[in-house]
Amino acid sequence: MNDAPLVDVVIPALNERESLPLVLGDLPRERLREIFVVDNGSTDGSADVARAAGATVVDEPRRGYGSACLAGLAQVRRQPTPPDVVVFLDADYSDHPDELPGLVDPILTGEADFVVGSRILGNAEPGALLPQGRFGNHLAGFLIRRLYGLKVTDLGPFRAIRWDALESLEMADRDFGWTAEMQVKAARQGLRYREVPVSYRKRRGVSKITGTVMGTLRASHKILYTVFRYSRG
Ligand SMILES: Nc1nc2c(ncn2[C@@H]2O[C@H](COP(=O)(O)OP(=O)(O)O)[C@@H](O)[C@H]2O)c(=O)[nH]1
Ligand SMILES: [Mg+2]
Repeated sequence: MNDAPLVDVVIPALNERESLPLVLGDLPRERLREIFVVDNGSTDGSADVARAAGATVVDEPRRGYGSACLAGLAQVRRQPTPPDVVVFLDADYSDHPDELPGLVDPILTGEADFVVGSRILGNAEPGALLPQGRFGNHLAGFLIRRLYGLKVTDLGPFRAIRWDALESLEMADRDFGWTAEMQVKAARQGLRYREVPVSYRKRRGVSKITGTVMGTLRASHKILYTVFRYSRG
């Protein structure tokens, strides 16, 4: 890999004006080329806040976590030079953006293709991972270990992946299956997978997924569907 590796960041965001400046403020900018905040139809001025904090805003009106990530990747692809590594993290300031080097470095040194920040191996502040989220991740991790043999402890949103490895996965999920899809496809492709401990704090603003009954049901269903779907054939 080159002397100055190219690292781009994709942050899906839906109404996170309060937390976006904190996330963008804590990212180690000197290590990054571009930060794409994908505004997924926010009505709270998230896009302006992200722009003011130095991010490149991508507009994706089609709702869904995966939709937003796919739109971010399309933008990454449009750059004249592809990145070496892409990092994903959430916009709610639950992840600790300053922990980014711990995810990226194993890829830059050639030890891994795909690194997921595990909140189970790391420090989750009490109340940051809701019981339903914890249970869902536990079950998904168990199934992925059994069905794919990949040692997964968490479907955490904070993750880094080599660009060409990511492209080879042909990611497709438009909502809550996105994180699981990346892990099970990585297992099938034989990518070198690693987890590193990350910290996790209580989010700012309002939870849209595990903090709501519908969000939890929809996410659990889609994650399980995704885990079983790619285990066949
Ligand atoms: N693009 C997009 N992002 C979403 C959607 N729902 C949630 N998010 C973002 O996904 C991340 C995780 O959602 P969050 O509400 O924190 O779920 P929780 O961590 O389970 O409480 C946050 O950055 C949200 O802004 C959605 O429909 N589209
Ligand atoms: Mg969250």
